[in-house]
Amino acid sequence: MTTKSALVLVDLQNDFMPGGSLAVPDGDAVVKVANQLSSIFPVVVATQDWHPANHGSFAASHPGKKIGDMTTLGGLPQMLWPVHCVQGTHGAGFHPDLDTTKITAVFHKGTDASIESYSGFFDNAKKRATGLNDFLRQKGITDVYVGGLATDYCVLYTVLAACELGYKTFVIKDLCRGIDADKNDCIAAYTDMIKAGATIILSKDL
Ligand code: VGL
Ligand code: ZN
Repeated sequence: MTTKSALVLVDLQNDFMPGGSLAVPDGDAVVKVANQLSSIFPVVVATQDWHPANHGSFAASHPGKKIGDMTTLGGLPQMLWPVHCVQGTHGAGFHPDLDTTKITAVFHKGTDASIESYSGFFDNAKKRATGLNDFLRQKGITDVYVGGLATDYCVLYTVLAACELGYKTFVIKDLCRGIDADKNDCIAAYTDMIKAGATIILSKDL
């Protein structure tokens, strides 16, 4: 079987960068790696967290609750976040140094206020697809290489979904940074990704 690879850049948005409202430590360090890799893949796509201002994952949408509290959203346990990646705002935009010229399609997630959507493929209840799977299938993609922000949320869920959808799935470790709200979250995320069938690599291996 012939393989065809796509690079999937997860949420390289200002709000996840140092200074952003949901900053991932050292998150901007991956932009350079993303730019280097973009030129060597035949297909490059990106996701953007793209929330309405009243999204149910925001603590501000739940009077009396604060950032880091848990609630339920769409029947699922939900961590409450600061307001981030509101559609059309600066925080939702790509990091200014990201080379977007090689990105052929951008997929938005988290657009429905009533459900969280960590995966770039579908929401947490798996009710609605973003279009990423259809796009990759249409391009004949068999192998996906994933990296971005944050390792322990959107990268994790995107990788698990890719494995479940039958892609040969690679995680590019130096293209990822995590939140580690609990100190071993990223280690646990890598363990879960490996268990699901993903292979962890470094950009220098490509
Ligand atoms: C993300 C928390 C909330 C992510 C998105 O991109 O990892 N994390 N929304
Ligand atoms: Zn979000």
